[in-house]
Amino acid sequence: MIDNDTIAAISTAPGQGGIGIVRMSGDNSIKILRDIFILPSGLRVTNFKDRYFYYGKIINKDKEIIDEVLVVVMRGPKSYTKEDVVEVHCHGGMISVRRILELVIESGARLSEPGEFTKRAFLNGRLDLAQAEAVADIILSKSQEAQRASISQLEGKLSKEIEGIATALLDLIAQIEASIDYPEEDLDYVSPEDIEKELDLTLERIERLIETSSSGKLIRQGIKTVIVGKPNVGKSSLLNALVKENRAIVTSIPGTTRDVIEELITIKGIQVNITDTAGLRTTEDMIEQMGVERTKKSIDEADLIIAVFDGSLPFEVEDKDILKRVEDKKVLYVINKIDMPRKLDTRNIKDIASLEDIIEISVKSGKGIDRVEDYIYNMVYSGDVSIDDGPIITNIRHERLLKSSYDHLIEAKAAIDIGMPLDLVAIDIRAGWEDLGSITGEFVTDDIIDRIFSNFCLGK
Ligand SMILES: Nc1nc2c(ncn2[C@@H]2O[C@H](COP(=O)(O)OP(=O)(O)OP(=O)(O)O)[C@@H](O)[C@H]2O)c(=O)[nH]1
Ligand SMILES: [Mg+2]
Repeated sequence: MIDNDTIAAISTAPGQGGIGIVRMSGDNSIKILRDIFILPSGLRVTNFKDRYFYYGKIINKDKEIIDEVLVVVMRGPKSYTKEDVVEVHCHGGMISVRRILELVIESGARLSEPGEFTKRAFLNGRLDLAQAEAVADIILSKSQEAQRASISQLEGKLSKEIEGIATALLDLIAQIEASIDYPEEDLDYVSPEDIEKELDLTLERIERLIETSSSGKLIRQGIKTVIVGKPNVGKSSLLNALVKENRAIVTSIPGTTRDVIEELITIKGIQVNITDTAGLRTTEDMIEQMGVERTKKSIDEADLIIAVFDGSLPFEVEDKDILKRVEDKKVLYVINKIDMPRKLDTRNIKDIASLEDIIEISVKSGKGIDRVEDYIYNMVYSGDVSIDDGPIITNIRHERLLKSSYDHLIEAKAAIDIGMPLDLVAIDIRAGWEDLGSITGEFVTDDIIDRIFSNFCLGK
């Protein structure tokens, strides 16, 4: 059921700022504005043009001026929620917005729940569910690429692809049902082979989307990158070079870094959580030992390991230990200090790593740092995924539903293979189709909708 009472919230972030916005949506929003707003010209609120700014004063029942403001009226259905929406743009800071919010609530509006404006936009058919989720993601995005992926989702790129796949499945279901109902009419007859062929095409499309989810995860959450290596190879120096400031202490004394140091950077619009660690070696020093333990934990959690080796020293047993410790991770092998005479036998690394995963650098001269950045960036858009290509799955809910849909269609194929009757095959296909509909919001229960919107911020 859609509540169409009038909701209100402060839509700007709390704290000091140039302007603050109080927003209302619902049948009474224009009437409420009429009660609290006066214009120098005496123009009536009910005569306001849509989407025009009007200057005036907000007053309370005692005619006290609360603030000087600009207001805009957007009558439904041409508004964000498809209902009558009013925005009051007042002075920023905590007090004006709060007093105006209190006033509109006294005048009959209700404080909105988190995400309730967008929920109404969804329930009133202005956005589908995937698009509504994109709105929250845009607000939460921490890097340019994450925001870009969400904008594309809001534009409906993902929804369009999902709907395309769903339509193909629905056509198939219709054909199967026609064959069951009118088996004697060859015209509509669809053979099990035809069904399998169609399912294969659909499975391929779903699979392609699922494959983008690993890029999606990296885009959304950032790449957890951990720099490891034996002491003194230049790990902290590399961190400082990537962060572009002297964040970590660098000295020529091995064992300088004792604790894990974490920094957030963006490389070409991609968020990277970069961690410098204590050099890995066996040590008697208790503090260093604890650092080494933390390094091990960071390795476990990393999306990418940058294993640093000192090109000016022979390959040592500690280097070997490091190779061993990171062997089941995604690793970039960095050979540092190439400004000095080479002593490292790089065969030890080349034997286990492919060439594109080895980069030679000198933090001292700055050589090769850009290649390290390129490598991290390319990790996100690896394989078939390119930035301007199709939609990217950034949402775990979508990923789960796609996988579930995929599994149902595989079951449908298995059912055909063992000669099950077509009406049973159609049940599996229908389940796969419904999963797709849950992404765009055609088949979702109220509690799922509530859960999704409760994660939004207030006023959106
Ligand atoms: N010649 C040369 N020296 C470098 C280079 N990179 C780092 N160094 C020096 O190597 C020494 C160790 O650098 P750090 O960055 O502290 O090394 P680390 O791996 O963090 O060492 P720990 O924290 O002790 O594990 C410092 O004296 C740096 O100035 C380089 O590219 N060339
Ligand atoms: Mg260090």
